Amino acid sequence: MVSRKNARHRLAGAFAGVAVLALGLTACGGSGNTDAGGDADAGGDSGSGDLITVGFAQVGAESGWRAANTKSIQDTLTKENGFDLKFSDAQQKQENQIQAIRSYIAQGVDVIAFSPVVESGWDAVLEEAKAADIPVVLTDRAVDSEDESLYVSFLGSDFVVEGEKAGQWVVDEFGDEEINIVELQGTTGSAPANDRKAGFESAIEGHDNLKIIASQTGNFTRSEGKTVMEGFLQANPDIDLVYAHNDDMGLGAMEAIEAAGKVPGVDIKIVTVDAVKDGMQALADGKFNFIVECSPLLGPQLAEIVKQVVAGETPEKRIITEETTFTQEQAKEALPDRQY
Ligand code: GZL
Repeated sequence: MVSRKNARHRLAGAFAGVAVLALGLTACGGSGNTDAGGDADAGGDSGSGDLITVGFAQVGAESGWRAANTKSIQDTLTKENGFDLKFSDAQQKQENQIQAIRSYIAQGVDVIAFSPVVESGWDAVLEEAKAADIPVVLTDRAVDSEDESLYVSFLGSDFVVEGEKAGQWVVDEFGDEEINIVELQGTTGSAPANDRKAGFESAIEGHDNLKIIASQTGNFTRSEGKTVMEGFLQANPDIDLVYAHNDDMGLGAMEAIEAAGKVPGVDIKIVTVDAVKDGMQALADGKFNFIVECSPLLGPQLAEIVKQVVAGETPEKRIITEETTFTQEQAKEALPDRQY
């Protein structure tokens, strides 16, 4: 989808370039708020000259994964690489993300990108971005909007597959053994929580010996994962395995298990998703048993999508990241080279 605004932006850049060459001006792409029509259009131009202005509305800073994801985006969308990045942290609140997106619309940025904290409730603000002729790229998490014209691309993981990989490991590891499982879900209503739960359940379906005896959200944070696990341990004396939707909640569960006088990874197995450094260290130390990787390093691919959009090209609608899994032995080998 090529936005008229971006076509004007490109043309304005060409005019500005010619003007500079003709007049021998030194600065090109300064803060001039130029537009091919000579006037600020409805969305306005963010006044960043030749830089591509991107408004990014991040979920928050809830986990090691999110920190690595933010770093990847901020390290890639730099002025040296041709971007003027405006970045906001929503503290895991949808209303804050919507407010940030509306601010980017008002500023007339060239492209909006965000990681929707939950799947629902985005149509209105995405309609506003569309009306302002500003393309939107979804990174990391998806929305449940029926109208796929509201965003250009989705870039991220297949969370159902991640859940299936975690469930399949449990099936393969325990065969017909009776296993009581407790589940630490991610943020309620988020795509990764919904899909990792569905994928795991589909993998263990038909294996009645594998029972999910309790399931509750830990909101993807270490502290909430620990608190929920403490409750699970008090209510269920015979837990065999924890399935945590991310490493951080798994690390919280690990602390609760140790505080209860049990050995994580031995008395109670721990299976998680992400593969951030702290999780991989717990896996290498034998306190976790299996991790499904979910890559946060989306910055370079986001930069490519944004440049395609501004150049009038149409990126793929759904771009899924390459990911693997880790056993304890594989974690020991991989740790030294991990980027995050
Ligand atoms: C997954 C991402 C999730 C991570 C969590 O792509 O949205 O959010 O698995 C993070 O660690 O909080």
